[in-house]
Amino acid sequence: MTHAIDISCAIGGKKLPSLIMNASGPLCTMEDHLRALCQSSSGAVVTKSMTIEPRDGNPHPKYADLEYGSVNSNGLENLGVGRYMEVISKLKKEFPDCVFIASVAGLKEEDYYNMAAEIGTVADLIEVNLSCPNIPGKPQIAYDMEASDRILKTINTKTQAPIGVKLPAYCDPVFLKEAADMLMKHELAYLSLINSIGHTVHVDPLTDETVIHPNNGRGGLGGAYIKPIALGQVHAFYQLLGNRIPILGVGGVYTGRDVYDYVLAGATGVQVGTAYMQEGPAIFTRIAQELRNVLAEKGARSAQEKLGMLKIRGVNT
Ligand code: RRO
Repeated sequence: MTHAIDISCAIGGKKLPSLIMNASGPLCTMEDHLRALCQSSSGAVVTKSMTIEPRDGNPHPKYADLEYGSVNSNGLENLGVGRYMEVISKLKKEFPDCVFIASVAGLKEEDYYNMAAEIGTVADLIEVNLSCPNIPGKPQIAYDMEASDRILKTINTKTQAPIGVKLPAYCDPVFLKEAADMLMKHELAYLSLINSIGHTVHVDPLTDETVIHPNNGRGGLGGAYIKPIALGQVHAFYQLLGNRIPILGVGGVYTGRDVYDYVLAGATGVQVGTAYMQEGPAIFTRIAQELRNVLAEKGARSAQEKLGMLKIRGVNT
């Protein structure tokens, strides 16, 4: 009877049939990728981060699978906002029940506003990527609280679509609190925690080379390596924000148990990056069933009743 277990969630006023969706990045750049996501059990269809103009991104090789995850320095390869307007409009007709989340990444602040105004007319939600680690010469904006504050304030005046924000890890309680205080000033549909951990190096033992080429061989780390870091961010932001902004956990989701851990830590939903890249769109059905099995074992009838229920060792509740 596990099919009766409710794994839906709501973000930005939209009900998603499954709280498990793809993360912006892998296999969501091309029209065919997005169509395959529409046909899958992903709870929503999230696009690759887009820019005003199409981009080829960084030179290859720019992605590598690793023993416990992946590293990328993709460099914002995407079709450009104009093409995503067309693709989303078309797919919405083919798949009227799908929820589309358009990720935007400006190379300058005005780009965020211009893209949000356009893509917000067709996408259901916008994911404001303030944390791309891979563009040479461009900072991860989310580490600049003033700039982030300004962008979130202005972008909300430019678009009708609810906005979520993709953040990097803040591995210090002072920065976590500063970020939470800044985020609470804005109307946000969700936080996506976390982007890949930037500027990591992986050595090919056969050649003594880095496994990727761009950015002097340094790229964003994803997968199982970063799950404890991402879980820590989810847990900390959930405690700082209470129920004010839903959280989507990202980092090392391979199994239903991984999803359950994120829900316990305070995630309303999860996004799957490396594991989706490695396994393809069938992963969403597998993980959803595994999550239902875990919830059944725990005697829960829905995922949301376990939201934020992580117990702290030694604390009696
Ligand atoms: O395109 C990329 O290199 C990239 C982006 Br925009 C991002 O947000 N995170 C990432 O790991 N890679």
